[in-house]
Amino acid sequence: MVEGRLKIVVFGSFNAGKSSLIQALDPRSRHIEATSNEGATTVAFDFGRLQVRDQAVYLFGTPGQERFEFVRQILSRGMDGAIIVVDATTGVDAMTRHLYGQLKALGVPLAFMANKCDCPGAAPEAIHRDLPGETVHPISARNGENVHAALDAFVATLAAR
Ligand SMILES: Nc1nc2c(ncn2[C@@H]2O[C@H](COP(=O)(O)OP(=O)(O)OP(=O)(O)O)[C@@H](O)[C@H]2O)c(=O)[nH]1
Ligand SMILES: [Mg+2]
Repeated sequence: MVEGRLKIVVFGSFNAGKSSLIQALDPRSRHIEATSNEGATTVAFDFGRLQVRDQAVYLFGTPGQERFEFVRQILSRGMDGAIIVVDATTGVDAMTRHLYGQLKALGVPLAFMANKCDCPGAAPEAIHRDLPGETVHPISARNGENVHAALDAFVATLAAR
């Protein structure tokens, strides 16, 4: 970790709300399209920056589609913490479990965000039940509810390490 700076990488299944979360945390964030050197595949990631307590937090949003494993690997380098966004209307799926397993194996500090809690069918408590021992913050990236408080709580755990 560089003093005063944190790199946090946002993971999650396709459509979970990773880009929306970064947008909610940093309205000036960018969705970046990058073309691979083969010229064929266009891959995208999100970049946001904000101040949390006395830390400059750099947020990198990864693509959710399985085939972009290589992008996730590149964006993961040197991360201080990872957020896994889960769609609370659909719950913990195979991709979420795959990402969770990988990040656990790396030993990186980790928090879950149960997103889309503004939706009537959202069940953040089911996500919590499926992930024993893990921190799950209920949020809505759409209306911004709890997004800053959740990030703040996560950053506090990183700073305390
Ligand atoms: N109701 C509701 N919809 C949301 C919320 N967050 C995201 N969405 C919607 O869910 C869809 C996917 O959101 P994105 O932020 O693009 O999801 P993503 O995880 O970045 O998707 P990929 O990058 O394609 O994997 C969009 O239609 C969003 O408008 C939320 O908190 N509530
Ligand atoms: Mg996205």
